[in-house]
Parts: sequence; C-alpha cells; structure tokens
Amino acid sequence: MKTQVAIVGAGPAGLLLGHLLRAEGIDVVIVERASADYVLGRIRAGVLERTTIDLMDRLGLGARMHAEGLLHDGFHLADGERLIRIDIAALTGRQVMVYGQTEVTRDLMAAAPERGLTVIYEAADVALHDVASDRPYLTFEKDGALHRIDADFLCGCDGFHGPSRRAIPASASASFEKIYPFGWLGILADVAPCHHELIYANHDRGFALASMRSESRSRYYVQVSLEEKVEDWPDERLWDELAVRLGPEAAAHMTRGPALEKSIVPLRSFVSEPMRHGRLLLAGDSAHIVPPTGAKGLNLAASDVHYLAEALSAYFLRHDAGKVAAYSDLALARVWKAERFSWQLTRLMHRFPDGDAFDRRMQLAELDYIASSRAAQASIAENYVGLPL
Ligand code: RFL
Ligand code: PHB
Repeated sequence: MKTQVAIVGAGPAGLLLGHLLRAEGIDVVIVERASADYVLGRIRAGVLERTTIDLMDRLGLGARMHAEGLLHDGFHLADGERLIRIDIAALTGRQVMVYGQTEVTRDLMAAAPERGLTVIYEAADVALHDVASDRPYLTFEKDGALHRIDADFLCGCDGFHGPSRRAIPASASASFEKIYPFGWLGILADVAPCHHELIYANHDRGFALASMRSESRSRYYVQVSLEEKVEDWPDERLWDELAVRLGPEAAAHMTRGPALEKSIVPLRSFVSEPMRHGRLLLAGDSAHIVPPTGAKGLNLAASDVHYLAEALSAYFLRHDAGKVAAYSDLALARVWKAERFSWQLTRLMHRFPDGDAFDRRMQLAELDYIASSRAAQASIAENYVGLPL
C-alpha cells in the first residue's frame, strides 16, 4: 500500500491529525494496535482548552461536544479549609469545556469513514523503517499476514509506550524526565458532581480532585503512594478519603455510588527532543508526558497536530518544506510551557513523601498568596485555558 502520510496510533493525536490532513485532501492511513472498543474503553482526559474546542469546530465535528459538553467559567484550588476560585472567564475572557477524551475520540472515529480516513485497527508488531530516508515505510501484521505501507512521511502518534519515538536513534535525541513519587487513583461513578466546577485540593493527607464528565457522571482522584493497589481502595474507603481531602463544603454535597471504573496512574513529566527525525514526526504523548494536574496532555496533543497538519499541508499543497523543518521547535516551545505549568501545579498541590514542615508551609503560603492576588490568579488562569498557538 502507498499513501502520503502513515500515522501510527489512533488516539486523539492520530485521529485529529488524520482528519486535519484529510480536510486538505491529503491521503492518510492510520494503523492502531488496539481495537476501536479498547481505545474507547480507556478513561482519560476530561477538560478541553479553547484551542482543542476550535480544532473540533474547524473540522465540523463539534456539534455533539457543544450539545453535551459543559462550558466552565472557573475552577477551585482548596487548601483544606477554603475554596479559592480561579475565575478563568473573568481573568482571560475564555472558558474550558468538560467533555471526555472518550467522547472526542468517539466523534473522530465515527466521522472517519465518510471523510476517507482509513484506520486499520488491531495491527500487530508495527515497525517503522528508513525514517531518515526519503522513502520511509511501516510494516505490521494483521490477520496472519505481513503488510507494508510506503509513505512520504510517518507520524508517530502512538503514545508514551509506542515504537515511534524509539525509531529515532539515541544519538539524535535527548530526553528529560521527572518521575513523581506518587500516583492518582481515579474513580468514575454515575452520581451528580459535588460542585458545578472542578476542585483541586491540597490536604495534609494528600491531593484530591473532584471532576466530572456530565451533570450525572463524576470523576474523582486521590493521590496514592506507588506501592498502593486498586484492591487496597474499596469504594467506601475512597469516598471517605475524598470527603476528608476535598473539605467540608464539597463533602456536604458529595453523592457516593459504585465505581464504573477505578485505576491508578503514575505521574511523570517527560520530553523527548527533537520531535522530528528525517521523515518521522512525533506528536502527543509519544514525544511528551505531563502529570495530569494541569489537564494539559490531550490539549498538547491537539496543539502539536495543529502545527503538524499545517506543516504537512504546506509540504503537499505548496511544495514548501520549511514548516516541516520548523515543526519540532515550534511545537516544543509550547510543550515546555505546558510542562512548566503542570510541574508547578503538581508541586503546589501534592504531598511529597520527602517534604518537610517548611515545604508544607511554602505550599500553604503560596495558596494564600494566590487567594489574595489577582495577578497570581491571572497567571494560573491563562495557563489553564491554554496559551495561544
Ligand atoms: P494516546 O491516547 O496514548 O494514543 C496513542 C495510541 O497509539 C496506540 N499505540 C499503537 N498503535 C500501533 N502500534 C503500536 N505499537 C502502538 N502502541 C500504542 C495506542 O493503542 C493508542 O490508541 O496518545 P495521544 O493520542 O498522544 O493522546 C494523549 C492523551 O491521551 C493524554 O495526553 C491525555 O489522556 C492525558 N490526560 C489529560 N489530558 C488533558 O488534556 N486533560 C485532562 O484532563 C487529562 N486527564 C490524562 C488525564 C491522562 C490520564 N491518564 C490515564 C494517563 C487523566 C488521566 C488519568
Ligand atoms: C478528569 O476529569 O479526568 C481530569 C480533569 C482535570 C484534570 C485531570 C483529569 O486536571
């Protein structure tokens, strides 16, 4: 098979990129290791920045998002005693959209056939070849046969564990990483949210987050140590802990219910540079990871593919290779700012096992400063809604 762009991975980065390229008439094939149902079964991001909302709208795929998503004007930081509201609408003139990654992915998947976007699911042993040459290609196994796709460009949208980043020789790349000494235990339940906006809480016992997917479906997280297992946290224990950490106001309005999903994710910050090697271009989690505290992962994947689609469109439609050459630097400039914000909010809101009483006082003093300073709130708000492209 021959195509102009072969994409590895049909998560949000791969599907969004595929649609943006198809909208320009560029031929695209996506190969995905998992089944479509498996991809939709992963419970992940919940908050979309304006830039991500705009991308869905530009593709003409935003109708369900606008009908079912919840626009939020603000969110809260809690310090164990009070809620500090960050009024993002007043401070930035923008809002964020609560609409699950699962729903974004479902909308992108549903529109693929009618737009000529080919997605090959359950492709095993995907391998990238000759990425530094002008004739790169992919191989994979499907239904017992070996397949080959020749392309002008390969795009690695295959997440943190995929093969694309590893196809760049170590001598040509550098990576930067911070692994945090804790994870998030998440619970999804069909109960009304305890508050109409998100609450990020820093409690003596550790971080907690109250989020949602809709007016009748809640998503909560608590910070746990890396040794802990989901089995250590029966539903009642988790609800009790959330009630303590989120504080009395949230606890008074919290409805408990059985877990539809419960899982632990480790937290890390990671960047691999550059995001291009020859004819291989990386986007999304394949090139970088942020801890989920800033709600930036999916949104960074979206901004990467915005730049990448522009670069590949310039190449194919105007024979201009300059934007492909500039892609990595352009994307990384935004990535590093989102890394900084996510790292800073993670440091501010979590209990670190090696933190001492001084560190704790610094967190509380910073939260107190944020509560009293419009400038500090504005800085948080402009990062949370997403820096301009
Ligand atoms: P994905 O979604 O991991 O998709 C990669 C796809 O590649 C496939 N793949 C392969 N395909 C072929 N061959 C192989 N060998 C392959 N190996 C892997 C995988 O099956 C998959 O389908 O990466 P992508 O597209 O870059 O998207 C990134 C986002 O998924 C991620 O950044 C966010 O989910 C992060 N994140 C959040 N981001 C936000 O913007 N806002 C949030 O509120 C938010 N909350 C979260 C999050 C991530 C979380 N977890 C589970 C890590 C909350 C959590 C709990
Ligand atoms: C979520 O709803 O899953 C969510 C929301 C905000 C975050 C992280 C996760 O910062």
